Amino acid sequence: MQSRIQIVQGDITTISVDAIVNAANPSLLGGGGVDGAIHRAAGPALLAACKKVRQQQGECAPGHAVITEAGDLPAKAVVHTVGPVWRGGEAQEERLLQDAYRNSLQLVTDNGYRSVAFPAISTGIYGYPRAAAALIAFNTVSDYLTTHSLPEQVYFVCYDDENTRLYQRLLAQHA
Ligand code: AR6
Repeated sequence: MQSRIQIVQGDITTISVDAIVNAANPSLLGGGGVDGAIHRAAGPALLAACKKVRQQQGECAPGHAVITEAGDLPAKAVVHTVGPVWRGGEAQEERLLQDAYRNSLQLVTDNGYRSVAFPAISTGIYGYPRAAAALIAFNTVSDYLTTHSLPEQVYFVCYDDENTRLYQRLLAQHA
């Protein structure tokens, strides 16, 4: 199972996979952090696609996910999911973070995509403690892969040394 999960350090906008996941906000219309980087790299086609989804479905609630084209990115699609804002741990944050990963993976499976790259959802502006978030991300993805043949490959794209160390430790423990 672990060979289907890989840890990469770098910028998710440069990764050549079928789908990359965006840590979006409910508006789906862009923001800072990885969301801003993805929209900058993808260009106006991504924003137009997000506006269309927004018109059709309204806002995207925390834990939910939607899929769009990827504009100028090397990926074929972008899955936009909204992670929870960390409010101290008593506001369903863990369940919502699990839902964000699971619902993103379900869209990847449903669209027949073989590879997906995740950023560390909620661990930047939304303030989720990093070690706890990494454990949830890793366990949720591992569990999903035991019951689904797609995606074949999942990349955790870590932007900084701390997240890279956390994810590498989890991968080593599960090997
Ligand atoms: N590639 C990979 N990871 C990145 C990149 C990148 N280019 N840039 C940042 N990260 P954040 P959140 C990491 O704040 O906490 C936005 O304004 C970053 O180091 O992007 O879910 C949205 O619109 C961190 O570990 O997302 C929402 O309003 C991780 O990505 C809000 O931020 C997530 O940090 C979402 O907050």
